[in-house]
Amino acid sequence: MQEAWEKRQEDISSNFAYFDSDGNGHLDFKEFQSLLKTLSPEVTTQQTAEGFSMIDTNCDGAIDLEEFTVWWKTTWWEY
Ligand SMILES: [Ca+2]
Ligand SMILES: [Ca+2]
Repeated sequence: MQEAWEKRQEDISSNFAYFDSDGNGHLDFKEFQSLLKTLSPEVTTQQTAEGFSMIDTNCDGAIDLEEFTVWWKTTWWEY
């Protein structure tokens, strides 16, 4: 189980790095938008904005790996 968990963490980190296209360690709104569009092409700008503000729990206008991990686990855990 522990190994599966570590693998999961790695997947999350590599997804994060993949979508952090400018490599600054944060997902800004545009980067997050392209992530959501990849995961679910039907998503609207409004849904993206809502999702973004929901995930950005410290409201600094960017999603860091910690915020991303929490969101990923609650949203995409089964996938
Ligand atoms: Ca970035
Ligand atoms: Ca944040």
